Amino acid sequence: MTETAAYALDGKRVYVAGHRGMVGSAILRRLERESCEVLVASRAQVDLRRQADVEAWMAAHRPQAVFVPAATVGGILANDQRPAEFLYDNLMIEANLIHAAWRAGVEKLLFLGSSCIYPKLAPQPMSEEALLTGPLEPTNQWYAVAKIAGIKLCQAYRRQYGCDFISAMPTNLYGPGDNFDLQSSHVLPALIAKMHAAREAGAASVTLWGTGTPKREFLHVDDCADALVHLMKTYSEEDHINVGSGSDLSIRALAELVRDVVGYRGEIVTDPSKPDGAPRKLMDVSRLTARGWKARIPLDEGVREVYRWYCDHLPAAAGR
Ligand code: GFB
Repeated sequence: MTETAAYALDGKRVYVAGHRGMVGSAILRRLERESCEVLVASRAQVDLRRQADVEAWMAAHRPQAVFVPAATVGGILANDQRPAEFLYDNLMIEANLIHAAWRAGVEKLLFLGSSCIYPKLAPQPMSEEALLTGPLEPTNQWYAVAKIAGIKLCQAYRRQYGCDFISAMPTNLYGPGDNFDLQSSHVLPALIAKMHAAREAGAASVTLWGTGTPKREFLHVDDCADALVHLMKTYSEEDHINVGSGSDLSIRALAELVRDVVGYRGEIVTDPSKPDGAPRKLMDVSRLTARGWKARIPLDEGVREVYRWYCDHLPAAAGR
């Protein structure tokens, strides 16, 4: 793919904050193909919610480039039930990292947000201009407000201090190393775990939360990591930029796809007492495609790969 490398990673010390998460791990895999030195810090070394920890680590290790996938994340129910954690943790993590990066003279920083920054009823597909044009989806407003603050921090440090700090907003991600815990996970890993358990138990049906009618866009985390490295090298603007696959499907259609992959033959039923969340969240990815990047991993292929990963990592994956 075409790439005008405005910022070369060759020979650079590159810190990935949150390297044990699904996105951080994918960035580490992707950086193996770059000639850079990768820096990571364990949670025991640095609690990213504590300013003193982050500033001391950053001053001692002096990275030149920083990826910020670190975040407290979860699916619709976790967001709804743990608002304090989703707001406090994420505000602290991003403020500490961005401020410490400025103080340590970091050359380039890429902050990761989420498609939930956009209004609940944003026109579809959602372009970058839709930010702050309407009320947020209530279930994940806490996470969204923290992520919007992260975008604004990058813009503020860019304006006041001339820092080359950028923000990328990925759509719903999935991949190996995801969280499969049914209470806190996102829908795609939840459906893999539910369909697998139902097949093993010979259960007659699997229950979807909500009505099954909301539509979501999914991007494989390895595609996301590739896009992030591309942006780190080529993107240097104040505006955040969307990262997605450009197509979506209903939750029911996703459930049917996962059912086929898992080989489950039972029924799919819905539980409308559980929240649907936003009716649709499809990213407008025209800015990203105009910059020479597009997703490569088709959803059915990605789901097959993740299901293989899940089977290989049972029961550890189920108990995360
Ligand atoms: O992936 P998900 O939890 O998050 O849910 P969001 C997507 C849709 O799948 C919702 C439905 O309509 C859920 O009701 N769903 C059906 C299920 N069955 C299940 C299930 O078993 N588990 C789960 N989790 N969902 C999140 C935000 O929103 O998206 C985060 O809460 C973040 O903050 C993330 O932005 C990307 O797409 O609704």
